[in-house]
Amino acid sequence: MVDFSLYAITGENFHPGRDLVEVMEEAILGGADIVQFRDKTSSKAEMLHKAKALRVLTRKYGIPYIVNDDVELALEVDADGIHLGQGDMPIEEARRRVGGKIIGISTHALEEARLAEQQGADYIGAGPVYATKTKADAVSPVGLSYITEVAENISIPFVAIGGIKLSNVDEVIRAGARRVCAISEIVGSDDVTGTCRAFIEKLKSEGMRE
Ligand code: TZP
Ligand code: MG
Repeated sequence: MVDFSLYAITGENFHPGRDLVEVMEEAILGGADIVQFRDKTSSKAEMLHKAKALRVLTRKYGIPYIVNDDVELALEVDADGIHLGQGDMPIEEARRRVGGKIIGISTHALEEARLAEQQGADYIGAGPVYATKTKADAVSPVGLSYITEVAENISIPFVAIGGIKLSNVDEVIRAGARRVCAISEIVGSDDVTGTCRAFIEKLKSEGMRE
């Protein structure tokens, strides 16, 4: 079973002029223990180049590496898994394509979470907890109540996502999350490693409540 605490996702617009691999390495050094390549703007060739570079990085640190949306790219770079949206390839079809690799899927309501679990997802994303500008087509925030609902009803690992910052993560953890994900707060930070360390500290100190 895949498990992790701090899920770091790439965000192409948050670190202008900085090398993607360096930024993600800083996140890993701070305690991020799963990495997702998510890129909505690069060309296919750039995507492949970046996805391969992150594969090398995540292998160096022995942590799971997930590619967003694109099953073919995930297979091509031998990622450990794929992350699907509700509008992407159905889980059963993805499972046929990726075999035993990790399949994650974003969920916004308990019915989606239950279906994901039934269909064999390895983990789910739960969110957006708060409003976020990072995802252009994000649905309305689902709030902390969804986190509690998922914590109480779903057995596979779930990760809270969407607008999560150091300033609000305590209440996300108290609502029932023991894994969190942040894009802008991590990769947009002037101190990526320190930000991740601070997330990990909070997860450790609050995390025993579950
Ligand atoms: N899925 C739901 S919200 C979101 C994604 C990819 C964006 C999260 O980004 P941020 O910057 O942590 O709000
Ligand atoms: Mg998607």
